[in-house]
Amino acid sequence: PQDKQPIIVDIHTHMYPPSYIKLLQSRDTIPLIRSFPGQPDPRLVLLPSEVPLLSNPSPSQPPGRPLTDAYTSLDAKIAFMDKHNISISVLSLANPWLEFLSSSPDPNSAVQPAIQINAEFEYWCQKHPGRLYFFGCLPLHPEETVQVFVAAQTLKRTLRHCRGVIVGTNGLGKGLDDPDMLVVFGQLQELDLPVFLHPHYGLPNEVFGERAEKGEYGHVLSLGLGFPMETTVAVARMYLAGVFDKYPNLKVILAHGGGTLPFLAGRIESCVRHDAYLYAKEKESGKKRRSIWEVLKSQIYLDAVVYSEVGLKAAIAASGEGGVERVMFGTDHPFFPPLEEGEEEWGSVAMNKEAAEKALGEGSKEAEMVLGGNAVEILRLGED
Ligand code: 5CU
Repeated sequence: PQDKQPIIVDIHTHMYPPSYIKLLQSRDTIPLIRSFPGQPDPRLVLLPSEVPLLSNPSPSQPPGRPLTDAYTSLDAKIAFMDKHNISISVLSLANPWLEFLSSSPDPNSAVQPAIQINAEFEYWCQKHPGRLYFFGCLPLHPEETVQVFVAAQTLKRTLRHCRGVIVGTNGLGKGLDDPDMLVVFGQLQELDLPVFLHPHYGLPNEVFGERAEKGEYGHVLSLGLGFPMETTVAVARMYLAGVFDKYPNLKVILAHGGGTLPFLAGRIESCVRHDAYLYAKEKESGKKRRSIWEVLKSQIYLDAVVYSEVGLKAAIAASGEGGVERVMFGTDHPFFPPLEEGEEEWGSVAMNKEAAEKALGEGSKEAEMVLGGNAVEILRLGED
Protein backbone atom coordinates (compact mmCIF):
# COMPACT_ATOMS: atom_id res chain seq x y z
CA PRO A 1 0.00 0.00 0.00
CA GLN A 2 1.14 3.55 -0.84
CA ASP A 3 0.84 4.94 2.68
CA LYS A 4 2.73 2.12 4.39
CA GLN A 5 5.24 3.66 6.79
CA PRO A 6 8.83 2.50 6.27
CA ILE A 7 10.25 0.55 9.13
CA ILE A 8 12.78 2.47 11.22
CA VAL A 9 15.37 0.49 13.15
CA ASP A 10 17.69 2.06 15.70
CA ILE A 11 20.86 -0.02 16.01
CA HIS A 12 22.71 2.46 18.23
CA THR A 13 20.66 2.99 21.36
CA HIS A 14 21.91 2.45 24.87
CA MET A 15 20.62 1.62 28.32
CA TYR A 16 21.99 0.88 31.76
CA PRO A 17 20.10 -2.00 33.41
CA PRO A 18 19.47 -2.05 37.19
CA SER A 19 22.50 -4.16 38.15
CA TYR A 20 24.86 -1.83 36.26
CA ILE A 21 23.36 1.23 37.94
CA LYS A 22 23.96 -0.41 41.32
CA LEU A 23 27.54 -1.11 40.35
CA LEU A 24 28.15 2.54 39.38
CA GLN A 25 26.50 3.78 42.57
CA SER A 26 29.00 1.76 44.60
CA ARG A 27 32.05 3.34 42.98
CA ASP A 28 34.18 6.38 43.77
CA THR A 29 36.24 6.55 40.60
CA ILE A 30 34.82 6.85 37.09
CA PRO A 31 32.50 5.47 35.91
CA LEU A 32 30.28 6.44 38.81
CA ILE A 33 26.95 7.91 39.82
CA ARG A 34 27.00 10.69 42.41
CA SER A 35 24.67 13.42 43.68
CA PHE A 36 25.92 17.01 43.76
CA PRO A 37 24.48 19.85 45.86
CA GLY A 38 21.99 21.94 43.93
CA GLN A 39 21.48 19.31 41.21
CA PRO A 40 17.99 17.80 40.87
CA ASP A 41 19.23 14.48 39.42
CA PRO A 42 22.21 12.34 40.37
CA ARG A 43 25.00 12.67 37.81
CA LEU A 44 26.43 9.95 35.64
CA VAL A 45 30.16 10.61 35.34
CA LEU A 46 31.74 8.44 32.67
CA LEU A 47 34.46 9.99 30.61
CA PRO A 48 38.16 10.55 31.35
CA SER A 49 37.62 14.12 30.14
CA GLU A 50 35.15 14.63 33.02
CA VAL A 51 37.66 13.77 35.74
CA PRO A 52 39.10 17.33 36.15
CA LEU A 53 35.59 18.67 36.88
CA LEU A 54 34.86 15.78 39.24
CA SER A 55 37.61 16.85 41.61
CA ASN A 56 36.53 20.47 41.40
CA PRO A 57 32.75 20.56 40.83
CA SER A 58 30.92 23.85 40.69
CA PRO A 59 27.13 24.28 40.87
CA SER A 60 27.10 25.93 37.45
CA GLN A 61 29.18 23.19 35.89
CA PRO A 62 28.71 19.81 37.54
CA PRO A 63 30.58 16.92 35.94
CA GLY A 64 28.91 14.33 33.73
CA ARG A 65 25.27 14.33 32.74
CA PRO A 66 22.00 14.01 34.66
CA LEU A 67 20.99 10.40 35.19
CA THR A 68 17.44 10.63 33.88
CA ASP A 69 15.09 7.71 33.40
CA ALA A 70 15.99 7.74 29.69
CA TYR A 71 19.09 5.77 30.71
CA THR A 72 17.37 3.23 32.91
CA SER A 73 13.66 2.85 32.20
CA LEU A 74 12.31 0.47 29.59
CA ASP A 75 9.03 2.40 29.48
CA ALA A 76 10.98 5.56 28.71
CA LYS A 77 12.82 3.77 25.88
CA ILE A 78 9.57 2.52 24.36
CA ALA A 79 8.00 5.99 24.69
CA PHE A 80 11.03 7.47 22.92
CA MET A 81 10.71 4.86 20.15
CA ASP A 82 7.00 5.57 19.73
CA LYS A 83 7.57 9.32 19.68
CA HIS A 84 10.12 8.98 16.89
CA ASN A 85 8.37 6.23 14.90
CA ILE A 86 11.12 3.75 15.65
CA SER A 87 9.74 0.25 15.13
CA ILE A 88 12.70 -1.76 16.41
CA SER A 89 15.66 -0.97 18.65
CA VAL A 90 18.80 -3.01 19.11
CA LEU A 91 19.73 -2.07 22.66
CA SER A 92 23.24 -2.06 24.03
CA LEU A 93 24.88 -1.34 27.35
CA ALA A 94 26.39 2.14 27.17
CA ASN A 95 30.07 2.82 27.74
CA PRO A 96 32.27 1.92 29.49
CA TRP A 97 30.63 -1.52 29.73
CA LEU A 98 32.71 -3.66 32.09
CA GLU A 99 36.09 -2.38 30.95
CA PHE A 100 36.89 -0.82 34.30
CA LEU A 101 36.88 -4.34 35.79
CA SER A 102 39.58 -5.56 33.42
CA SER A 103 42.26 -4.12 35.71
CA SER A 104 40.82 -5.97 38.72
CA PRO A 105 43.19 -8.67 40.05
CA ASP A 106 40.24 -11.08 40.07
CA PRO A 107 39.82 -12.51 36.56
CA ASN A 108 36.23 -13.44 37.40
CA SER A 109 35.27 -9.92 38.46
CA ALA A 110 33.28 -9.19 35.31
CA VAL A 111 31.72 -12.61 34.86
CA GLN A 112 28.68 -12.32 37.15
CA PRO A 113 28.00 -8.69 36.16
CA ALA A 114 28.06 -9.68 32.47
CA ILE A 115 25.72 -12.64 33.04
CA GLN A 116 23.32 -10.45 34.98
CA ILE A 117 23.40 -7.55 32.51
CA ASN A 118 22.85 -9.80 29.49
CA ALA A 119 19.94 -11.51 31.27
CA GLU A 120 18.41 -8.11 32.05
CA PHE A 121 18.60 -7.12 28.37
CA GLU A 122 17.05 -10.43 27.27
CA TYR A 123 14.25 -9.94 29.82
CA TRP A 124 13.56 -6.45 28.47
CA CYS A 125 13.46 -7.76 24.89
CA GLN A 126 11.01 -10.48 25.83
CA LYS A 127 8.64 -7.87 27.25
CA HIS A 128 8.26 -6.27 23.80
CA PRO A 129 8.29 -9.06 21.22
CA GLY A 130 9.38 -7.97 17.78
CA ARG A 131 10.43 -4.51 18.96
CA LEU A 132 13.61 -5.09 20.92
CA TYR A 133 16.86 -6.96 20.37
CA PHE A 134 20.26 -6.36 21.95
CA PHE A 135 24.02 -6.47 21.64
CA GLY A 136 25.39 -8.32 24.67
CA CYS A 137 28.48 -7.51 26.70
CA LEU A 138 31.48 -9.74 27.38
CA PRO A 139 33.50 -10.12 30.61
CA LEU A 140 36.77 -9.17 28.91
CA HIS A 141 39.72 -9.64 31.26
CA PRO A 142 43.40 -10.15 30.42
CA GLU A 143 43.59 -13.30 32.55
CA GLU A 144 40.47 -15.06 31.43
CA THR A 145 39.47 -15.71 27.86
CA VAL A 146 37.66 -18.97 28.69
CA GLN A 147 34.98 -17.01 30.52
CA VAL A 148 34.67 -14.76 27.47
CA PHE A 149 34.08 -17.83 25.32
CA VAL A 150 31.42 -19.13 27.68
CA ALA A 151 29.71 -15.74 27.74
CA ALA A 152 29.71 -15.53 23.93
CA GLN A 153 28.29 -19.04 23.62
CA THR A 154 25.58 -18.26 26.15
CA LEU A 155 24.67 -15.10 24.27
CA LYS A 156 24.42 -16.98 20.98
CA ARG A 157 22.77 -20.15 22.16
CA THR A 158 20.50 -19.19 25.01
CA LEU A 159 19.65 -15.50 24.77
CA ARG A 160 17.23 -15.40 21.86
CA HIS A 161 17.29 -11.68 21.23
CA CYS A 162 21.04 -11.21 21.20
CA ARG A 163 22.34 -10.07 17.80
CA GLY A 164 26.00 -9.39 18.52
CA VAL A 165 28.31 -7.98 21.17
CA ILE A 166 29.25 -4.42 22.03
CA VAL A 167 32.99 -4.04 22.51
CA GLY A 168 35.11 -1.03 23.47
CA THR A 169 38.56 -0.27 22.15
CA ASN A 170 40.36 -1.60 25.21
CA GLY A 171 39.85 -5.31 24.47
CA LEU A 172 41.57 -7.39 27.11
CA GLY A 173 43.46 -4.32 28.28
CA LYS A 174 45.87 -3.83 25.36
CA GLY A 175 43.58 -2.84 22.52
CA LEU A 176 41.97 -4.79 19.72
CA ASP A 177 45.26 -5.59 17.94
CA ASP A 178 46.44 -7.55 20.97
CA PRO A 179 47.41 -11.07 19.78
CA ASP A 180 45.39 -12.43 22.72
CA MET A 181 42.26 -10.88 21.22
CA LEU A 182 42.58 -13.10 18.16
CA VAL A 183 40.97 -16.09 19.85
CA VAL A 184 38.10 -13.87 20.97
CA PHE A 185 37.54 -12.62 17.42
CA GLY A 186 37.82 -16.20 16.16
CA GLN A 187 35.11 -17.28 18.55
CA LEU A 188 32.87 -14.37 17.56
CA GLN A 189 33.34 -15.26 13.90
CA GLU A 190 32.51 -18.89 14.61
CA LEU A 191 29.36 -17.95 16.49
CA ASP A 192 28.47 -15.36 13.84
CA LEU A 193 28.15 -12.67 16.49
CA PRO A 194 28.87 -9.25 14.94
CA VAL A 195 31.02 -6.89 16.99
CA PHE A 196 29.57 -3.43 17.58
CA LEU A 197 32.74 -1.39 18.15
CA HIS A 198 32.15 1.72 20.24
CA PRO A 199 34.52 4.34 21.69
CA HIS A 200 34.78 5.51 25.28
CA TYR A 201 38.19 6.98 26.07
CA GLY A 202 38.47 9.65 23.38
CA LEU A 203 41.90 11.27 23.18
CA PRO A 204 44.14 12.22 26.13
CA ASN A 205 42.92 15.41 27.85
CA GLU A 206 46.22 17.20 27.06
CA VAL A 207 45.40 17.10 23.34
CA PHE A 208 42.52 19.48 23.93
CA GLY A 209 44.33 21.91 26.22
CA GLU A 210 43.73 23.70 29.49
CA ARG A 211 40.55 25.47 28.51
CA ALA A 212 38.92 22.16 27.67
CA GLU A 213 40.11 20.74 31.01
CA LYS A 214 38.39 23.61 32.78
CA GLY A 215 35.20 22.64 30.97
CA GLU A 216 35.05 25.73 28.77
CA TYR A 217 34.12 23.72 25.69
CA GLY A 218 31.67 21.36 27.35
CA HIS A 219 31.83 17.89 25.83
CA VAL A 220 32.33 19.07 22.26
CA LEU A 221 35.97 18.14 21.71
CA SER A 222 35.89 14.80 23.50
CA LEU A 223 32.67 13.61 21.84
CA GLY A 224 32.94 15.41 18.50
CA LEU A 225 36.58 14.53 17.85
CA GLY A 226 37.94 12.25 20.57
CA PHE A 227 35.33 9.51 20.16
CA PRO A 228 35.57 9.22 16.35
CA MET A 229 39.38 9.29 16.40
CA GLU A 230 39.45 6.56 19.02
CA THR A 231 37.28 4.33 16.82
CA THR A 232 39.40 5.08 13.78
CA VAL A 233 42.62 4.20 15.58
CA ALA A 234 41.11 1.00 17.00
CA VAL A 235 39.90 -0.30 13.65
CA ALA A 236 43.13 0.73 11.90
CA ARG A 237 45.08 -1.24 14.50
CA MET A 238 42.87 -4.29 13.90
CA TYR A 239 43.44 -3.93 10.18
CA LEU A 240 47.23 -3.57 10.51
CA ALA A 241 47.41 -6.54 12.88
CA GLY A 242 45.75 -8.69 10.21
CA VAL A 243 42.60 -9.46 12.22
CA PHE A 244 40.33 -9.12 9.18
CA ASP A 245 42.53 -11.30 7.00
CA LYS A 246 42.73 -13.98 9.67
CA TYR A 247 38.96 -13.94 10.25
CA PRO A 248 37.40 -13.02 6.90
CA ASN A 249 33.88 -13.77 8.14
CA LEU A 250 34.11 -11.60 11.24
CA LYS A 251 31.58 -8.77 11.03
CA VAL A 252 32.36 -5.44 12.67
CA ILE A 253 29.84 -2.61 12.98
CA LEU A 254 31.58 0.70 13.62
CA ALA A 255 29.88 3.36 15.73
CA HIS A 256 29.44 6.92 14.51
CA GLY A 257 29.81 6.09 10.83
CA GLY A 258 33.22 4.55 11.42
CA GLY A 259 34.64 7.61 13.18
CA THR A 260 36.81 9.15 10.49
CA LEU A 261 37.55 5.92 8.62
CA PRO A 262 35.51 6.75 5.48
CA PHE A 263 37.50 9.96 5.05
CA LEU A 264 40.90 8.54 6.00
CA ALA A 265 40.74 5.09 4.38
CA GLY A 266 42.60 6.32 1.29
CA ARG A 267 45.33 7.83 3.38
CA ILE A 268 45.66 4.67 5.48
CA GLU A 269 45.82 2.60 2.30
CA SER A 270 48.50 4.82 0.80
CA CYS A 271 50.55 4.75 4.00
CA VAL A 272 50.38 0.95 4.00
CA ARG A 273 51.38 0.66 0.34
CA HIS A 274 54.29 3.05 0.73
CA ASP A 275 55.65 1.80 4.01
CA ALA A 276 59.06 0.22 3.51
CA TYR A 277 58.83 -1.93 6.64
CA LEU A 278 55.42 -3.36 5.79
CA TYR A 279 56.48 -3.86 2.19
CA ALA A 280 59.55 -5.89 3.24
CA LYS A 281 57.51 -7.92 5.72
CA GLU A 282 54.88 -8.74 3.13
CA LYS A 283 57.54 -9.80 0.63
CA GLU A 284 59.21 -12.02 3.17
CA SER A 285 56.00 -13.74 4.25
CA GLY A 286 54.53 -13.94 0.76
CA LYS A 287 51.17 -13.03 2.29
CA LYS A 288 49.33 -10.16 0.68
CA ARG A 289 47.15 -7.97 2.86
CA ARG A 290 43.70 -7.16 1.50
CA SER A 291 43.24 -3.43 1.03
CA ILE A 292 41.31 -1.43 3.60
CA TRP A 293 38.71 -0.85 0.87
CA GLU A 294 38.18 -4.56 0.46
CA VAL A 295 37.72 -4.96 4.20
CA LEU A 296 35.29 -2.04 4.25
CA LYS A 297 33.09 -3.62 1.62
CA SER A 298 33.12 -7.13 2.99
CA GLN A 299 33.49 -7.12 6.78
CA ILE A 300 32.71 -3.65 8.07
CA TYR A 301 29.28 -2.13 8.57
CA LEU A 302 28.79 1.48 9.60
CA ASP A 303 26.08 3.07 11.65
CA ALA A 304 24.55 6.29 10.35
CA VAL A 305 25.08 8.34 13.52
CA VAL A 306 26.88 11.13 11.69
CA TYR A 307 24.30 13.94 11.75
CA SER A 308 24.86 15.19 8.21
CA GLU A 309 24.35 14.11 4.63
CA VAL A 310 28.02 14.84 3.92
CA GLY A 311 29.24 12.26 6.45
CA LEU A 312 26.55 9.80 5.47
CA LYS A 313 27.42 9.98 1.79
CA ALA A 314 31.06 9.38 2.71
CA ALA A 315 30.10 6.35 4.85
CA ILE A 316 28.11 4.88 1.96
CA ALA A 317 30.80 5.62 -0.64
CA ALA A 318 33.54 4.15 1.56
CA SER A 319 31.57 0.92 1.88
CA GLY A 320 32.08 0.19 -1.83
CA GLU A 321 29.68 -0.58 -4.62
CA GLY A 322 26.38 -1.39 -2.96
CA GLY A 323 27.65 0.46 0.12
CA VAL A 324 24.15 1.69 0.83
CA GLU A 325 23.39 -1.86 2.02
CA ARG A 326 26.02 -1.65 4.77
CA VAL A 327 24.94 1.49 6.63
CA MET A 328 22.35 1.42 9.42
CA PHE A 329 20.42 4.17 11.20
CA GLY A 330 20.98 4.90 14.89
CA THR A 331 20.17 7.58 17.44
CA ASP A 332 22.74 7.28 20.27
CA HIS A 333 19.78 7.70 22.66
CA PRO A 334 19.83 8.59 25.56
CA PHE A 335 22.88 10.72 24.89
CA PHE A 336 22.36 14.13 23.27
CA PRO A 337 18.88 14.87 24.70
CA PRO A 338 17.03 18.13 23.93
CA LEU A 339 18.06 20.95 26.25
CA GLU A 340 14.85 22.99 26.29
CA GLU A 341 12.36 22.04 28.98
CA GLY A 342 9.31 20.29 27.51
CA GLU A 343 10.94 19.62 24.13
CA GLU A 344 9.81 16.10 23.28
CA GLU A 345 11.25 15.53 19.83
CA TRP A 346 14.94 14.90 19.91
CA GLY A 347 16.83 17.17 17.51
CA SER A 348 19.74 14.73 17.44
CA VAL A 349 17.41 12.03 16.09
CA ALA A 350 15.91 14.39 13.51
CA MET A 351 19.43 15.27 12.28
CA ASN A 352 20.24 11.63 11.56
CA LYS A 353 16.90 10.99 9.85
CA GLU A 354 17.25 14.12 7.73
CA ALA A 355 20.79 13.14 6.78
CA ALA A 356 19.47 9.86 5.32
CA GLU A 357 16.63 11.60 3.52
CA LYS A 358 18.85 14.36 2.10
CA ALA A 359 21.65 12.01 1.08
CA LEU A 360 19.41 9.39 -0.50
CA GLY A 361 16.09 11.10 -1.27
CA GLU A 362 13.07 11.26 1.02
CA GLY A 363 10.99 8.11 0.65
CA SER A 364 13.56 6.47 -1.64
CA LYS A 365 14.26 2.76 -1.47
CA GLU A 366 17.84 3.56 -0.43
CA ALA A 367 16.73 5.83 2.42
CA GLU A 368 14.41 3.07 3.63
CA MET A 369 17.27 0.60 3.55
CA VAL A 370 19.49 2.81 5.70
CA LEU A 371 16.66 3.76 8.05
CA GLY A 372 15.64 0.17 8.72
CA GLY A 373 15.72 -2.43 5.95
CA ASN A 374 19.46 -3.07 6.18
CA ALA A 375 19.37 -3.70 9.91
CA VAL A 376 16.50 -6.16 9.54
CA GLU A 377 18.54 -8.13 6.99
CA ILE A 378 21.98 -7.87 8.55
CA LEU A 379 20.89 -8.50 12.14
CA ARG A 380 18.06 -10.94 11.34
CA LEU A 381 15.51 -8.87 13.18
CA GLY A 382 12.46 -10.77 11.94
CA GLU A 383 13.45 -13.82 13.99
CA ASP A 384 12.38 -13.78 17.61
O1 5CU B 1 27.58 12.13 25.91
C1 5CU B 1 28.37 11.21 26.15
O2 5CU B 1 29.21 11.21 27.00
C2 5CU B 1 28.28 9.99 25.32
C3 5CU B 1 28.77 8.76 25.83
O3 5CU B 1 29.34 8.65 26.87
N1 5CU B 1 28.56 7.67 25.10
C4 5CU B 1 27.94 7.73 23.93
O4 5CU B 1 27.72 6.72 23.29
N2 5CU B 1 27.54 8.93 23.45
C5 5CU B 1 27.70 10.05 24.13
